[in-house]
Amino acid sequence: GPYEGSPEVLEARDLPSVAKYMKSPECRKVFVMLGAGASTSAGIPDFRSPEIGMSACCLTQSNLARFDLTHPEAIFEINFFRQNPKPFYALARELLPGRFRPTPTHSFVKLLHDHSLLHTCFTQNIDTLERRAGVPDHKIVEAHGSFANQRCVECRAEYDAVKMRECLKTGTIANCNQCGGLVKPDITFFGESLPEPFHRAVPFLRGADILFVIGTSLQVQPFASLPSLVPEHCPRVLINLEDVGDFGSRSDDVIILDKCDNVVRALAKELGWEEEFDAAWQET
Ligand code: CNA
Repeated sequence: GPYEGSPEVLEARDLPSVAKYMKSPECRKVFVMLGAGASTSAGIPDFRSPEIGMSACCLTQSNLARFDLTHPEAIFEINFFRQNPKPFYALARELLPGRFRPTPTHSFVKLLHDHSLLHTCFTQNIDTLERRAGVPDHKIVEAHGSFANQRCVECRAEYDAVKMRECLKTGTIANCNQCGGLVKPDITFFGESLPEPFHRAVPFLRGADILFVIGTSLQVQPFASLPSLVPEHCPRVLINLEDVGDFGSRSDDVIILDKCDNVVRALAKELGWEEEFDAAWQET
């Protein structure tokens, strides 16, 4: 059951103890897992918060109601895309760089890197806000793909990035130069396998000294299984609005149910990074 016995690695299951451990020589490899909750304060709705879910986003922000979507997840279904690529193109246009600013949570990940603590940031998000907060590319694993590349959904031929951007901006559907099939950015749709960099990065979790899980409902596999892969006594810190996954089942699990921006700010303060933290976010 949750929280039986004393923690093994942390002094207590709270932020000051997490900070103390992070400053110790034992803590060298920090892993982060992000979900849509890390970006909600940027104005990008998540899927599950009822009043502002992706369906509401579609109605208000990209006016997707006119596309006759029965459920919002259809945007990420390949068969639906083949019939009607317009809703996904409209969503992709919303997420083009420049419209949204990274959140303090993204800046906290950058600070982890600045302090040579960050090993890998796994993200389910496709908004690229980690990158824009200054986290270097090689430390980010975009588990559900990105807008960096695009290809034909039929023959898999790659498509030109500049042309793709033009198409997204103007709302024109891109067709493959080879076979005429529909072109889709390399965002992982339901039923598609995850990108190769994800599979390459997963084994490193076995060497984790601490794991932060931030703003995700942990409903989507295989991402949802990652917290089980860190060593038994590796502290696992959940920062989310709701309790998710199996947090509380291990000795050094810490559960903090609050807005992630507030929690990472409090943690930055405990770490003595308060000024840097504010400066990092101001720079974004
Ligand atoms: P989700 O299922 O919508 O869950 C979000 C979680 O974050 C929930 O448990 C919320 O309680 C929590 N949450 C929301 N706001 C905050 C906050 N301010 N502080 C702390 N916690 C918060 O999202 P997941 O990422 O778990 O779902 C996986 C899907 C959603 C992925 O495939 C994403 O690609 C997809 N998605 C991505 C984006 C984006 O790129 N920003 C937006 C919406 C959906």
